[in-house]
Amino acid sequence: MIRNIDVALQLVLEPHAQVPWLIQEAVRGGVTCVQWRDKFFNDNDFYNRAVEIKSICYELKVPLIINDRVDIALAIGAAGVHLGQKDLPFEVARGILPASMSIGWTVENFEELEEAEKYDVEYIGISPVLLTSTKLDAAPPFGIEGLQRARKMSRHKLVAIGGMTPENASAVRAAGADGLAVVSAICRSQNPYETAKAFLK
Ligand code: TZP
Ligand code: MG
Repeated sequence: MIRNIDVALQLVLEPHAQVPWLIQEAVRGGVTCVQWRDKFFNDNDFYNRAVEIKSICYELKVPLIINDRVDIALAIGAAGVHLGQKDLPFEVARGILPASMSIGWTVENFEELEEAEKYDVEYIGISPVLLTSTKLDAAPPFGIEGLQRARKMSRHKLVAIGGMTPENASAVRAAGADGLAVVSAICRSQNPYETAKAFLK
């Protein structure tokens, strides 16, 4: 089974992001996949929002990844889930999900990265690469040098998250990231089309 999500530019939605406009503009600007993430919605609200986002992504032909919720990802037929150290263990999630669904996996340090070499992940989220105020409990940043080291250690696609901006995107790619995952720079942009485009320049 071939799974292959283009992770070059992942838009990670904020809970109250203005959809469909934001997704449409960001995808027009070059966003290659979308992640629905929220830590506070109840199940019903999270699910309903996931259904809405899925139909927008389907129209735009971009894969949708669901954060944390394996059950809801399955229920809506998402392209994959994004999990981390506090979620279901990797092998448990892999056992539940059909082979066609991808798993993105967050690591916050080199030990977790090494452990993840065993896993059949779609990509590894290096979290965070730079300082961010979006995730309040983020681990200490890997930094550009840490990302370079991660690149040497891992066989997986690496997605850099945390503090990504159009200005630092090329340095982050040069350090070995296959893709960038972005919350605030796109979700809070007045012009998500131009911002997404600037990330890919
Ligand atoms: N995981 C690690 S950092 C982060 C997440 C969800 C937030 C990144 O947000 P921003 O605004 O792109 O720095
Ligand atoms: Mg999680």
